[in-house]
Amino acid sequence: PAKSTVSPGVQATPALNKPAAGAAPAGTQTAVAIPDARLAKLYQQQCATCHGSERLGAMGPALLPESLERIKPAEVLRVIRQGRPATQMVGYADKLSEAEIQGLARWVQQPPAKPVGWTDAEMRASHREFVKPDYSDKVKPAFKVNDPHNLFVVVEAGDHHVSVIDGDTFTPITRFESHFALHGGPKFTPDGRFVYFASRDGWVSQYDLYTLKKVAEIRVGINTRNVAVSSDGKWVLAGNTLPQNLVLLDAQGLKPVRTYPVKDREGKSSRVSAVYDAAPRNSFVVALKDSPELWSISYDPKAEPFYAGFVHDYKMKEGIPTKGFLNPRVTPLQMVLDDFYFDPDYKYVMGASRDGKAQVISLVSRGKVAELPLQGMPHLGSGITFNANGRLYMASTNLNTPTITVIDMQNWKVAKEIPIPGPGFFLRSHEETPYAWVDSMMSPTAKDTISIIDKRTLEVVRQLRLRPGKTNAHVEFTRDGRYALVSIMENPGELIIVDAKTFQEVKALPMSKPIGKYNVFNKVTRSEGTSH
Ligand code: DHE
Repeated sequence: PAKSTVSPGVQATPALNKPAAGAAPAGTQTAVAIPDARLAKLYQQQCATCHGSERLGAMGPALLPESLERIKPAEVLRVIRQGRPATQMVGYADKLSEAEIQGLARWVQQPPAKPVGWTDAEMRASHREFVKPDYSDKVKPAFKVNDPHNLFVVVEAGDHHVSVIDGDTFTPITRFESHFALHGGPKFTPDGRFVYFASRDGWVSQYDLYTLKKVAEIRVGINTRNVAVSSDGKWVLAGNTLPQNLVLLDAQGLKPVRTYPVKDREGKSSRVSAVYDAAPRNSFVVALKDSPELWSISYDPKAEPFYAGFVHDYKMKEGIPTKGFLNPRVTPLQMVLDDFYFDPDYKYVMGASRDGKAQVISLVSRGKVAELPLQGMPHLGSGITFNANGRLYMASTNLNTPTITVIDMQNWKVAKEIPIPGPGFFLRSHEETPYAWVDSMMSPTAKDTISIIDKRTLEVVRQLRLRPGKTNAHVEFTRDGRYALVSIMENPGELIIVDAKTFQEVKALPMSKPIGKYNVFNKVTRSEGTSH
């Protein structure tokens, strides 16, 4: 049912030019298609003030195919008709005709006439610093909290808000509006005080968890993959897919420091698969989505210089060593890495491509060390590592197979494929629990089931359906591993606190589609059971 009812240039049945009757569900009315020139004008009159004259976004989100690709066409129509609750987006059902609504929905989902770009000047102009915090370690939380490291940051995708929860008492501390469609895990400074968010449409924000104030924001691109924060707390690196570049920001206030065009050794431009901080290596690691290359960018001011042939050609002549500090060093690969994860020491990258190939790459010798015999579409990016029975394992969900793949990291062989009731997305554990928790949210029939795996036997020992029929997904543990927080990813949804030993529900907090939650301590200590 998720198809727009009017395709370009197609004449449909009457209903035209009289105000639409309230919120008609998509597909129940068709209308005569309006010519593009009129739609362009209508867009400028009705939408441009909030969404930008070039559809790049302003107070409202960008309205481009790349920004809307994850929203069903029927939902686009619904939002234009009814608006979006708790936002500035009002409904147009009584202001525009059904034909105009359907035309605008089509208009915003098609590519703009002239290609969009995002220049450094536009990026700099978008930069806002709201406060100048005292960055010294004298500053303590301005609210009563037992353990500022046991806070949870919860991203609520339903109405684009973030909640901060006390992980000792499970009481909300604050809730604030975020940019539209945050994606990926928020990233923290090593002291756990500042948190950074990236939105799919390119906004990076810095928030102070001690003063509960938004510090700064900047739009680094039109479409952003994710951000990483350096383990010295000085840098934020954003990876973009539009434009195809990396943007380095000063972590204190988000001023842009450097833009790296993402071009491979042949000069071909590529999207970024993801950027991560490899803390023990004092470097960021970046994989390219369209070229078989892995980049390391050291943020160690004393990093060794290196030579052409191994590096990207930034301001560097062939044969002359370039500075190791903040310059990308390229490792050529045999395959593109779409999705990847690290061992706890960041010596190895385990990566998979969309066509199902998977390999282990050494960040030390800078080459492939093993093939990984994986099937389907392993989601290595939400993998975990754990020690059990004296061995180190890595486990990952699979987006189209109802199994958890466990890899023995001593020999890079598959130790076990653990069956679960449907394909899962997020896997979580903690050093202090013998169990790993996984959802099956990719399955329409098993999306309400959390499977609990015993890390010692690699068997599912229990299944929880906290809210039957609803999406039960994305787990994160408290600092001590005593409680697991599970999302009911609906709007309205809930955050459910479960005793990790008895599996009994302890408390539920109402939330608006809590897509992910992040414990400050587990993140800054890079707990083996959580994402990095
Ligand atoms: Fe994500 C993390 C990529 C779809 C929710 N997702 C990530 C990360 C990457 C990624 C690279 C790690 C970033 C980080 O934390 O720094 N996600 C992708 C995809 O390629 C994919 C499959 C398709 C896409 O559209 O991009 C995808 N992701 C989704 C969703 O459909 C989810 C469920 C809902 C949404 O809001 O888009 C979703 N992704 C998440 C979440 C995290 C995430 C909640 C952080 C997980 C964590 O615990 O750290």
